[in-house]
Amino acid sequence: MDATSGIGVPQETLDAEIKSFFESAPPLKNGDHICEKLKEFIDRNLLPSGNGNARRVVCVTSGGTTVPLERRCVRHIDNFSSGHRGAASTEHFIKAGYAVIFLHRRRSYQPFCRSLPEDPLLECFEVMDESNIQVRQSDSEAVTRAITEHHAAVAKNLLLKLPFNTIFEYLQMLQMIAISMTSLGAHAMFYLAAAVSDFYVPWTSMAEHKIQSASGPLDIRLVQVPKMLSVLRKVWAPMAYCISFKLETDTKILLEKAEMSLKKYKMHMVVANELSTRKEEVVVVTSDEKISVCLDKTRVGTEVENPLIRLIVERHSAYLENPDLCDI
Ligand code: 9Z3
Repeated sequence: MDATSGIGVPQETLDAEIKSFFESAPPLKNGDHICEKLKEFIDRNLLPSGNGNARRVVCVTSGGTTVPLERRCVRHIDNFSSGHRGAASTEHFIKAGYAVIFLHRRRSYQPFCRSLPEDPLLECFEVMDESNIQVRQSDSEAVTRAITEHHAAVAKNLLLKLPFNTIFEYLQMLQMIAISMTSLGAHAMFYLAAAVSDFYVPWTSMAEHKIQSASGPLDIRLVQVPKMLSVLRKVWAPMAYCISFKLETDTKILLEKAEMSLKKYKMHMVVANELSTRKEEVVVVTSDEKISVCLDKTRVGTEVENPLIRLIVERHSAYLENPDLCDI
């Protein structure tokens, strides 16, 4: 019998698909620069206080990936995600003492800026005269908090923000991050909240120029994105604590799909959420539990990420005490 990847695809086929995905993907424009920033960030968090303990570092992925239809891209397919979950979770992880690598979709929600209006530059400031621009009184508290908390996180090496647009950029960056986090061992965590495309147009078969409407109906073949979760877990970051998300719109299949995902990809935890209630409730699925985590509506200003990150930090602590016990 062939060795399988645990996802019903022979391991060799999966390896070949992954190899082909990375070989044919357009190289990252600023790959060397990202690599340097990552190295610097991880090094600083390996010995943050000189007491011999590495800081815990979590890679939070956030927002949806795009699938370009043309190399000189005019159109793309998009995965839904505002980035709110990722941005909110990043803030809670930082408050819990983690350093965060925030791998996010460009122009999606950003940590510490969620309470600002949609266009802060135009909405929060007023021009007194040509040389005097001031923050409006009504926004002053929110602006001060956003700038102060963001600056403090960056200055203390607790936040590194890396943007992506396409599925090609996302997966190449995720691989770079995972490999650069290897030295952190079990102190590393992946919190994969980004909505990642399941299908894509391979770069090698993609039209170079804008697809012409005069050619009639559009017929495009999308191929499956190779399942990188199992590679992340087995090859790129075998010691890291891994949490993925499962999104469905049909609650009847949600928990079953989350359990399948937990087993197939050997995640430590899968967070199940339904699109319309995702801000009120999530269910944390582990190998022996299903824990419902709800927004506490009696407390103003809280969000479901409050209790969710608390629970995750507890579980990560237990894992750090004994990584083998939690291995699945
Ligand atoms: C999620 O399920 C996230 O919680 C949301 C957050 C995208 C729903 P928002 O960004 O929403 O706050 O607006 N993310 C994972 C979605 C996903 O694509 N999961 C894949 C799947 O369900 C597995 S990687 O198959």
